[in-house]
Order: sequence, then structure tokens, then C-alpha cells
Amino acid sequence: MHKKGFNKVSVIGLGYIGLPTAAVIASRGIEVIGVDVSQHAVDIINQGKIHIVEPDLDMLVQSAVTTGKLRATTEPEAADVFLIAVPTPFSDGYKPDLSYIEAAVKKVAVVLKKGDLVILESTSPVGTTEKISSWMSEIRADLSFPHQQSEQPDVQVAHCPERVLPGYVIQELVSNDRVIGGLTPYCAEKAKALYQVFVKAECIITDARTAEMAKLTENSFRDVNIAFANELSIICDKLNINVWELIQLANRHPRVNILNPGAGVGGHCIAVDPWFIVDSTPDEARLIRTAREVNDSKPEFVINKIRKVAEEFKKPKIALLGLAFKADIDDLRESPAVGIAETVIQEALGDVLVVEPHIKELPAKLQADNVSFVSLGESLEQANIIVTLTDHSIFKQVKQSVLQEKVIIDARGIWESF
Ligand code: SAJ
Repeated sequence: MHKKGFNKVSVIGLGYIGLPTAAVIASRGIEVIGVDVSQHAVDIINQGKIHIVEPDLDMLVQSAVTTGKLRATTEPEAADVFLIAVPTPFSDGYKPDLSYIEAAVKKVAVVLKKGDLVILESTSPVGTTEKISSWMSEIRADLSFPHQQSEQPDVQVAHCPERVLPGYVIQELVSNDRVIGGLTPYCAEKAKALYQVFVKAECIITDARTAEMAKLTENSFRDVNIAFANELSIICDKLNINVWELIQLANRHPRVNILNPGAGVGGHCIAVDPWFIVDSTPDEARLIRTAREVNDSKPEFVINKIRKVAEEFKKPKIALLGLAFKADIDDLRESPAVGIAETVIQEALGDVLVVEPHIKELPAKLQADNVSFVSLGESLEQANIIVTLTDHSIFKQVKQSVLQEKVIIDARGIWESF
């Protein structure tokens, strides 16, 4: 038995959050069973390899599998703790889609026993932790759950939202503070004991609804702040002011810290989570909704700029620098840059030169006759118009002299910032 009393932990969902969490817990000597619906992911993990890209994760998984502490499977089995880390996207009309969570907890319910702890890590709308408790109770009438009685239920249920930054997951899993919301104070205490096995920072206890809202608040805070920067960039374009210089000057004020405008907000989190707040409180969440709309409209603003300058050339060669949703990663998920590239290609605005040093092959949807996948050097040689869509570090090294003859649309402020 492990010193904290957790003999076996099961992590449901072996993606960007679940797999690193499973590997980190296994590295602390606890037996971990990873569960995923994808047979492919399960097979790869059982070979000690990984199916996603995240620095240092490969070594951690390899060692956890080799020492026998981590094993993957497609169906849940008995364990002391179940940690749910499946996606929570939105469906049509920006409605949260809880179907992955529901499917996962209903499978977990079948193998639950008295004394088990179920923790929801997936970012979720307020009230979801209560929902999972009641979904499980529908299947297991023989067990008591904390939404039914707070005294001494058989199963404990808590929410502990993940808040790690892609690219720094292994480090942040250990060093970030964790907010732990229990359906009862005892549920929270029990979940805290698990996180204390691997978290070096503080584990702060609250109730489940506050923990759910805390995660949505963090990402909405960032979205609203990015929207402010994006709106400024659109205003400055109209007023003929360099937004990068402006932000730098304003940020000299001791209490002002404006973020960077860009080509839009991508990824699976910041562009999604604020909608969960809007869905719960549509009449009240006015600023949060508007921020989403501002950020979602930024790619169209960039496309309009490209359309306008492309008209001035007979046969323009347009270099699009960066496809990833943010700097120095290979992740193209929900990337505004990919959407912009698709439109530029579909509208045949010119010959398109795509540069993305972090991937090996152009995604199928961007392959077309008028598109080539080229190196940064080739694009700078050939293009008339250069558009920066992702602020990869390598783009920052380009010498100004190389850019002199080109029309530049610097959506990321790589060369225009001060
Ligand atoms: N972006 C800008 N300007 C900026 C900062 C970001 O345009 O000044 C854009 C990026 O280019 C990217 C998007 O915003 O397209 C999101 O990038 P990000 O680095 O802000 O965040 P993510 O999505 O990689 O990770 C976020 C983090 N949340 C916060 O920083 C509050 C992370 O801690 C969360 O764990 C993660 O969401 C998540 O999983 O929810």
C-alpha cells in the first residue's frame, strides 16, 4: 500500500492532460491504469511510447511502463481513485458537450466499490461534478454518493481542474497550485491527499462549483485580455498607429500590462471555456461573450488585409509564416493560422508558400496546386507578400534587410514590435 493509502489510480482519457498525469503519478510509485477508447493510443503507450507531442513526456512514460507502474487498457477496471481527463468541447450554438464525460463516468460506475474516489479534471461547466455523481448513482443504486447524502457516502467525488500550459506540462503539473473542489469537505480532503503525492505547490480546497468556475474564470480572464489587445490592433489600424509601439508605451505604466494582438485565439481551451460561462448565464456574461466574438473575428481581419494587398499584384506570391496555434509548438488544433491559410488558398488570392518549421508535412486540407510547403529561407526569397501568423522564435531572427522589398502583414508583431 502506498503511504497515502492510494494503491491503484485509474486515469480515464490518455490525452494531453491524462497521459502526463498518469505518468507523473506512476513515477511516484503508485500503480496506474490508464484507460482510453483509442486502441491505437493504448497500444502505443503499452510499448512505452507516446502518441502526442509534449517535451519530456516520452521518457517519463517509457520509464513508468518499463517499471510496470503504468499500463493502458480500453476498459476501466477496479481502482481506488478514478481521475477523469476526457475532452469537453462545445457543440452547435456553443453548448457544452458533456458526452465524453458522461460515457467515461458511466463506465467507471460499473467497477466502483465502497471507499473509492472519483475526480473530474476535465474543464467543465458549473454543476458538472454534481451531475457526474448523479450519473454514477443511477447505475449503482447499491452505493451512496455525495450529492445524495453529505455525511458518509460510499464514494467521494471532487473536481480538480487541470491548468497546465501545453509545452510545459510536466513541469507545471508539479509546480502549479491546484484548486480542489469537493462535493463535500471530506471529498476535497481526500482528493487533496492524492494531489499531494505529486504536486509540490499548494493544493487549495473549495467546493466543486467554485472550482469549476475558477478554471473557466482563468481562461476567460486570458481571453478577455487578448481580446482587448486584438481590438486595439483593429482600432490602431484604422487610426494609422503602430499598435506594438502603442502597447509598449502603455505598458510603461506601472499598473498596465496589455497582452499581444495576434491572428486570433486558438487551441482547445481559451477559445472554448468562456462559452461555458456564457451558456450558464447568457444575460449576465456580456463582456465574456464579446471578448470571444472579438477574438473569433480577428482571422477575418487578417484575411481582409491579405485580400487588399494581393489585389495590387498581378500574380502575388504570398508567404504564410506559421500554422501552429501558438509559438514554438507543433500543435495545429483549432489554429486560426490554419483557417486563414485555408481561405487564402480557396479564394486563390495568389501562389501560397506555407512555412511551418515544427511539422513535417502540410495538412491534407491545405494541399492544392497553388500551394507549396517551403522553408523560411525559400519563402523569403520568393514571396512578394509575407504574413506572420504564428510568432515562432525562428521568425524573429530574420534580418530586416531581407524584408525591405516585401509587403509585410505582421499579424503577430514579430518585426514591428519595439
Ligand atoms: N495569444 C495571443 N496573445 C497573447 C497570448 C496568447 O494571441 O498575448 C493566443 C495564442 O497565440 C494562442 C491562444 O492565445 O492562439 C491561447 O494560448 P495561451 O498560451 O494563452 O494558452 P493555452 O491555450 O496554450 O493554455 C491555456 C492556459 N491558460 C491560461 O494561461 C489562463 C493554461 O494554463 C491552461 O491549462 C490551458 O489553457 C487549458 O488547458 O485550459
